[in-house]
Amino acid sequence: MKILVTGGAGFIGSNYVYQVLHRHPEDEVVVLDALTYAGNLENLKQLERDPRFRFVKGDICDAALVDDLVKGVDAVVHFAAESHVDRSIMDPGVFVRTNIIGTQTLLDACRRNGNVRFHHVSTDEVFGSLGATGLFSEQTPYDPRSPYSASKAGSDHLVRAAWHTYGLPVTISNCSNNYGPYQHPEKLIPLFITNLIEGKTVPLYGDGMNVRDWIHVEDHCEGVDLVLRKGTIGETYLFGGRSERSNAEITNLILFEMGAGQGKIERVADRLGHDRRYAIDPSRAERELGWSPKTPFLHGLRKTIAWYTSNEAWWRNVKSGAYREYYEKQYGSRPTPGVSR
Ligand code: NAD
Ligand code: TDX
Repeated sequence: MKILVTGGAGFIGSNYVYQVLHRHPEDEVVVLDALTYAGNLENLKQLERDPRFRFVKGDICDAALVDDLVKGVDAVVHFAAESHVDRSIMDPGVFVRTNIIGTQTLLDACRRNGNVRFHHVSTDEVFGSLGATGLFSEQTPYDPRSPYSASKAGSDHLVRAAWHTYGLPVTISNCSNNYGPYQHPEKLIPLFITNLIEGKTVPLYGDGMNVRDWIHVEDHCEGVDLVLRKGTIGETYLFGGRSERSNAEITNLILFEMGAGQGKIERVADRLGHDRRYAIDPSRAERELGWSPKTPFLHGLRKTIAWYTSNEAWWRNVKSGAYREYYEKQYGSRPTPGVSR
């Protein structure tokens, strides 16, 4: 199969490209990525000389380019997005452009070129926030509450509309919080690991009791691969790690594993509109695709800490430059004086 992978230079996309070419050595992959602040060609370095791989730098909103690329492939797996909730709170416009208009541009190209198979990678955040109990399932009504999740919800609806209206062969997956190698250090786990390596504090939002359902990126990528090959057209599958943790618990685990004390925790102002709890019931994917999350959280976290420890050049490079400016804007004004970052 020849697959166009959008956003393949980002965190999950790059892990997916490696996994696909490993699981299906006969496949070919074309990555389309705009290389925004979150895209990094270093992530795909090991494929530089692989004849099955091609990289195209470009924007998913560029209809002519997208049309040209879609022409030559059997399927599109769509990861490209603006993906960080805090950035969406600061500047929602680019989320609307990339996540909504970009997705529609891809759908249009798939339709124009003989109904190319389309898989859309989405998030559990489209379902809103849970109370102390309950799980998201494929039947949960949409209730997005941040500009990021609202833009992802919009894209999910457009993908479903393309199926119902034009019969475009689509599938959607909504996944919980990923962690693992190549994740941008703006996100909780890599931010905290790299801050501790740098001797800095870790900024924990609010009371630290918000809960996320953590899944190792390789388990998510396996799920996406299975939906692409075995999923029922027009359907949605939810992936989660069956691993709910509060942010305080994650923080304490990271501190313990890295030999750091409680003094490294810095309580900072809460995220605006911070969703309290996400948790996934992945039983449909388990039943219908034979999928399951295989990485126990503590094992995955230790592997991730080891990866960031031995790939310092990778994240130091990412944390410098434009990222630093963003970091100052995001955390610089919080009422927590005296902390050097
Ligand atoms: P990421 O921010 O690490 O990567 C996004 C990639 O998309 C980057 O390489 C970036 O350069 C590229 N991109 C952005 N705008 C583009 C544009 N206009 N044209 C072409 N490329 C563009 O994100 P991620 O964490 O790897 O997430 C990938 C996908 O998975 C997203 O759709 C996200 O919503 C979804 N998702 C993420 C998680 C998570 O925990 N990270 C969980 C569930 C779903
Ligand atoms: O500095 C921080 N301190 C903190 O307490 C950061 C960056 C985060 N947090 C909290 C906020 C969340 O409750 O940690 C939790 C996880 O935050 P993020 O890593 O920013 O992830 P989240 O907002 O949950 O969204 C992620 O999972 C779903 C991805 O970024 C999304 O792309 C995905 O759809």
